[in-house]
Amino acid sequence: MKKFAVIMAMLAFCVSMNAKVVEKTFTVRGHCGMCKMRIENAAKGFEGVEAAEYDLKGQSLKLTYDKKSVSPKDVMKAIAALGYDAGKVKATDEAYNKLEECCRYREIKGINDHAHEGGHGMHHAE
Ligand SMILES: [Cu+2]
Repeated sequence: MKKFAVIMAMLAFCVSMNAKVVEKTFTVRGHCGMCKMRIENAAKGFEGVEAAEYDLKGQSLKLTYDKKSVSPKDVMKAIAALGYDAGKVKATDEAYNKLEECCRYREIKGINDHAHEGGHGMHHAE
C-alpha cells in the first residue's frame, strides 16, 4: 500500500507539472440566479476545473480548466443533464422538464434579472 501511495504522489506531481490551464467560453442557456448557481456548481464539481463563471446576460459560461485532466465536453454533458443546453450538448426534454418553472428558458423570453417583469398573467378578473 505504501508503494502505491508513493506512486500516486509522483503521479499527482507529474500531473501538476504538466497542467495546461486554459480559459474558454461556452454558450449555456439559463434563466435565473438559481440556474447560474447550478451550472457553476456542476462545472466546479469536476476535478481540473479551476473556475466557472456563468454570465446570465451573455448566456455563456467561462470555464478555466486544466486541459490535461478534464474535457469540457464532459462538463457540458453534466450541465445538459441538469436541463440546460450547454455548448453543443442539448438538454434532453426529460432533463429540461425537471427544471423549476422559473428556469424554463425555452418558454420564457429574456432573462429573469428582476423579480417582477411584465406582469402578464398575474392579474385575474374577479
Ligand atoms: Cu433558474
